[in-house]
Amino acid sequence: MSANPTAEKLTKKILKADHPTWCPACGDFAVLASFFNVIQKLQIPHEKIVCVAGIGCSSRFPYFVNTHGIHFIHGRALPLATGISLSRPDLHVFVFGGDGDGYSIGGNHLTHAARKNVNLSYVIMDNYVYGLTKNQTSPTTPIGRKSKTDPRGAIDRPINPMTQLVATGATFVARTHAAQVKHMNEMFERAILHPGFAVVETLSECTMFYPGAFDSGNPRKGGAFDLVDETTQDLTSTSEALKLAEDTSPGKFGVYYETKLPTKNELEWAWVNDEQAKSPDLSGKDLLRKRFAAMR
Ligand SMILES: Cc1ncc(C[n+]2csc(CCOP(=O)(O)OP(=O)(O)O)c2C)c(N)n1
Ligand code: SF4
Ligand SMILES: [Mg+2]
Repeated sequence: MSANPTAEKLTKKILKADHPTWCPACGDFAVLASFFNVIQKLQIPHEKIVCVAGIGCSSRFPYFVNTHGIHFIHGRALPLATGISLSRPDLHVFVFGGDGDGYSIGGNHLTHAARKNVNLSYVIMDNYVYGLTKNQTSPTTPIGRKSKTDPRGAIDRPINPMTQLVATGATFVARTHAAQVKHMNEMFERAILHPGFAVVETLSECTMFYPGAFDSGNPRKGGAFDLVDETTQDLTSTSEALKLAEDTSPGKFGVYYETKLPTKNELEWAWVNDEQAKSPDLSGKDLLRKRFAAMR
């Protein structure tokens, strides 16, 4: 990622698209504002930004951002984003979505995009509920919480998002809260600057169906916003990250895990370029056909 000194300065006015259709005070508004802040600060060339999403309230994100964007199939944002990132490594690919989209129907894709270290930034707006479809139990809904699908209260044990994310092999894993804008800006900035698969679990309140869900992590609502202590935490240790992840109520906020590994983008392009150098007369398509023929 590099700023383009000849391009027009990227401002919030340029980045804004449609008026967001979220309910009043939905946490996703703050996530959008934070995204604008960070993009303005980093001045990523406008034409290089791609926003990809699945389906959900949070997944409406690309409509509200004036960049390249795709509103795709529920749970399938990551495979599409993977293809974009690998074929166009010059682009900065962002993925936005909810807990249902990312941890439920898209959970398998999360594991594989993460372990491959595909270069992209993924923001999961976790509201502990299916918002768009009006209040069903999600994979992060706490036991006992009533919803349309669990009128007597949720009976399935929720996943622990942080344990799940660290276990995928993602090379950058952070946790933030949409009511803590400064912290959210910092986490998004670090995720964007991270080379590889960067994911930020972002607690984002569904004011319509699950108000107060994250008050315990909000000092303005009587909760505690405790940060990961980076002076004592070894961010490159998965076992330390998993230990941190054991406590999520309200748990710690900050970077849980960060390491540098070759991205799939780098590894794959090195291979492609090497093959191309060996057969300069063949186009990329010809090389692909040759490979397919050898696989028969
Ligand atoms: C294949 C498929 N299954 C189910 C749905 C219905 N559906 C749309 S959004 C959604 C869940 C949304 O929850 P989440 O991803 O947490 O996003 P939120 O609305 O809470 O931001 C579901 C089940 C769908 N659109 N496509
Ligand atoms: S239903 Fe919930 S998540 Fe969806 S826009 Fe409204 S407040 Fe936000
Ligand atoms: Mg949700």
